[in-house]
Amino acid sequence: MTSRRYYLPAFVVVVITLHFLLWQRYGGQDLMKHIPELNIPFRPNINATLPTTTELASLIQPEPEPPRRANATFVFLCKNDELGKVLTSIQQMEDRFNKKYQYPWVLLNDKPFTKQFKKRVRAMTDAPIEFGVIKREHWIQPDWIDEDRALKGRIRLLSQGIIYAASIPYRNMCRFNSGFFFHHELLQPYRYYWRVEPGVKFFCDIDYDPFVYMEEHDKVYGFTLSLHEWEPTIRTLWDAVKEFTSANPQYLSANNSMEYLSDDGGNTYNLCHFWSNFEIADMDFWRGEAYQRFFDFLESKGGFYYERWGDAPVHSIAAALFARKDQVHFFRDIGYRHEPFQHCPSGDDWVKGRCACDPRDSFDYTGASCIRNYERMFKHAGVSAT
Ligand SMILES: Nc1nc2c(ncn2[C@@H]2O[C@H](COP(=O)(O)OP(=O)(O)OP(=O)(O)O)[C@@H](O)[C@H]2O)c(=O)[nH]1
Ligand SMILES: [Mg+2]
Repeated sequence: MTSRRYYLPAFVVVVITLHFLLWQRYGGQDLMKHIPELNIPFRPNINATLPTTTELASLIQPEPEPPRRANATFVFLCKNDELGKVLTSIQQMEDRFNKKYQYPWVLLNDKPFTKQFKKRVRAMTDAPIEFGVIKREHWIQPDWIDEDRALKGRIRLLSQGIIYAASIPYRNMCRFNSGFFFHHELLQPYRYYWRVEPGVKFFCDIDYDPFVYMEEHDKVYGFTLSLHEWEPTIRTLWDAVKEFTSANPQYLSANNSMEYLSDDGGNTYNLCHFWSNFEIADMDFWRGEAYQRFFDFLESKGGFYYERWGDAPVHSIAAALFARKDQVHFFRDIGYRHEPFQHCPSGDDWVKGRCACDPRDSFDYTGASCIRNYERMFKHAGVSAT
């Protein structure tokens, strides 16, 4: 018993001495590396045969190829006073997708972002972030708009109880998102974008790159929610669309999605559109001749101010008519909410995505949704929706 009592202190002394000697000699470098030099009889089996060069080569793993990336960015139009909701949207996108992919963020505003706003947003991610101010002429109501007529239009919508009926900034925003955001200097380097808004929710892990998916599958427009527009806000939009397409039939895609937009072969608009607060799309499509001429034509009608044309129907109609129907993609695996509607994936997508939403609570097949219109186009064509 007595001699055992000394084992522990003796062992500690030996360890400390050994450590001290190594420290003296190697000055605090990684001591474990030098233990073999002490010649402690602690040797590998010398009878084992040495591996051949080929065997050694097979052990060296080739560096994994870095994942392919698309030329893409997030686009976030917002205001300084929306900071709290901007942060929660970015946080969810980073946690569920971008912390692995590091796509850049471009935040745009009609007024300069405050220092505090930029500091708080920068704290959310290591991905590159840029903050831009929108050119005045891309934002304000143009001088040639007849303000008396615009005022009458606002009063009319107000009397019909339409949301944002009297708001000019809201109209500026819809016009900017329809025709100008993709011309902003900060977005010139990029082709694909993912639009994000304040206070939205991303429910599921996104374990692949939707931008690369768009590129590899030749998609131009991706959505998660599809619904009906308020008719009074776009009273004359379809007439303008028909006027443009009959004068410019060359822009209509041979395999377009007219069936999604119209239940009578294009005579009337059924109000279906993709909800543009979520968009993953190709800015080169908006920058292309067909869309540019389409937007200029709509702009000349003044409907962004005389009525309240939204960027959602404008983008949706263009994507549905000027692109092939298989170029418009339903991201059914991305769980998303913008009040008051949400798309929650189901089945394997829900499990794989570790989605935080209830799959029974999804807007897709409710009465106000247009997903059935989208899907029926592919059923008629004998293929499943893309
Ligand atoms: N900088 C700036 N951004 C705006 C302005 N109005 C709207 N936005 C942004 O434009 C986007 C759409 O505006 P929202 O107010 O979300 O419009 P909405 O999605 O139709 O309606 P709600 O979300 O229900 O309010 C959001 O990203 C807003 O932050 C504005 O006057 N200035
Ligand atoms: Mg919104």
